[in-house]
Amino acid sequence: MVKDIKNIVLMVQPATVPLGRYGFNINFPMGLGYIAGVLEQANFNVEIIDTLVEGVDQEEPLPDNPNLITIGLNPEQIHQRITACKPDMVGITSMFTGQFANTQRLAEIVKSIDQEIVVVIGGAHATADPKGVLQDHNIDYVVIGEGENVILPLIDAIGSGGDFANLSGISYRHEEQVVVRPAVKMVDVNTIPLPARHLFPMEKYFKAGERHGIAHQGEGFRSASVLTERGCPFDCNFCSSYQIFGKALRYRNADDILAEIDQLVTEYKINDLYLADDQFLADRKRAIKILDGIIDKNYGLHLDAPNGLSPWMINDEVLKKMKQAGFWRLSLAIESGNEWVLQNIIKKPVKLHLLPDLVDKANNLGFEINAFLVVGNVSEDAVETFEQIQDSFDLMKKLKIHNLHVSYLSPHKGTEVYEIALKKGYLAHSFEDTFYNRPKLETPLWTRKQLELFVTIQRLLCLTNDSLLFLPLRMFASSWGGFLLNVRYKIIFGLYTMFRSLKARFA
Ligand code: B12
Ligand code: SF4
Repeated sequence: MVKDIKNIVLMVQPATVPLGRYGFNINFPMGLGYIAGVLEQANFNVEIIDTLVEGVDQEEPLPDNPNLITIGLNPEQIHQRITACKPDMVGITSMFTGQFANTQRLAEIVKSIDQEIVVVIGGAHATADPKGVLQDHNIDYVVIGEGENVILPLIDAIGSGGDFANLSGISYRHEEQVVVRPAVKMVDVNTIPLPARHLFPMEKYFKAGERHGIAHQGEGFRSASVLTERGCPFDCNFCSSYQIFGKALRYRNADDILAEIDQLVTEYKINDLYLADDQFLADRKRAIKILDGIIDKNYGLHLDAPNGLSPWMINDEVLKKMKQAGFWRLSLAIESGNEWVLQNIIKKPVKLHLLPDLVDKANNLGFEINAFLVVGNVSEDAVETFEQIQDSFDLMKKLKIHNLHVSYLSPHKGTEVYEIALKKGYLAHSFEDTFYNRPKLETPLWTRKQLELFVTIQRLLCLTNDSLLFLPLRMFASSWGGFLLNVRYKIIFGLYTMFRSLKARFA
């Protein structure tokens, strides 16, 4: 394909979510914002069509499943919007595997308008499965990993007749074969332009009044995000972040971040800011410089790091500065309450013995505390047992946390756990769906149903305290579990849970 590209449309797809909009969240799409910044700097005409935020009040039930709805502009509206822009190229961000069907529908609409429009897909899902994405012939190219270094050379190559020999970070079809050229050079985070927020319908994001980790807050809630670093050196078996950002930590300069925050406050009048980072605290000195800068400005911002902070990186000084700067919530990525699981299955260096002190101090400072758990994990030679999962819930009961977020292990393509689950035949047929509130694996130790039941009971028990008032509920939960689980667990699990609950009561 040879094509001179001038007009580029960048798009966000509609979202399919359960009726009642469970798990639905509207956010400024930062990845697309960065791509828009690079394209604008290179003098392309860039238009944004975020079909989700533009059609946030519209929803259609899925024809074959009325329990699911698709939120966003409808196909006719999307058709009209794209046609009006007359694009030479359309770039779509495809972050979520569970939403890929919606990406495909956008690509289909683009090609129905004009087969010659180049369709490029990027994002976490596209990066994890470029071959799968390019099975769809409405999609021409996949950008693998960070797109800032790739998009301009790709446009050049398309303009000059498609010589991709020197390009990396892309995937394309060549004589009906899919060629995958992984990225070789990571982006220099201190030289790329800021996300081109001015091209996006920012007021619509603010009007939606939501953000990552926060459901609808109503008008007046003006939230934005910043990304202060990229990359993470750790090896958590379920994490796909390295596929985009690699393992080497790349920090943005504190002064640039403070300038970006200042712009968000002065130009966009935000009152809430969240860090989209994976490892904000990895360089503590830099983190403290950023926090000090925010404290000095006295913006009165609400701050949050909803992806979760690595608990072992938080010390007393950081905690106090975070509070002073405006962090009202502390989200701790604990993942498991069992040391063996952390070390041998997840491979995350959480130090469990440090948590009670950290949580106490955070409570004393007045933080609302979120804890994240991942349950139902597997490794090459182990499956997480119910006893180990119970350790996690027991820890949660001991720590004085406010909100517990439990995710069933989700085996995203390209992660270590995906490869293991695939090899061992553990993947349930619906493992790619979007919802972390459903188990995705079937193992020799437990089925999805058994795991779900066990976890439901544990959550219920977590909601109760050890007062006698709740004993009937705890007993009911225990025997209910014992009754419904298979024979192997019936007796052991029922007695075990009862024993623990009585022990806790009389300890
Ligand atoms: C913020 C966030 C959200 C937000 C907002 C999304 C948004 N509109 O921006 C919300 C809260 C909505 C969200 C929800 C979920 N999320 Co989320 N989320 C993230 C998070 C933490 C940051 C995304 C981000 O801004 N990154 C920073 C930007 C700069 O990176 P980027 O988007 O990848 O973009 C770069 C490249 O990918 C590429 N690129 C991206 N798009 C494009 C497009 C083109 C044309 C080009 C050329 C390049 C390109 O270039 C960009 C710049 O370098 C990521 C993890 C992560 N570290 O990225 C998870 C992540 C994307 N989320 C994930 C998941 C699983 C979910 C949920 C399913 C969780 C759940 N069950 O609730 C839901 C799905 C919701 C739904 N509607 O279906 C997974 C996706 C894995 C997968 N394969 O599906 C990720 C990767 C985290 C993880 N490993 O688990 N999420
Ligand atoms: S610490 Fe976080 S970002 Fe790093 S590998 Fe683990 S889950 Fe991924």
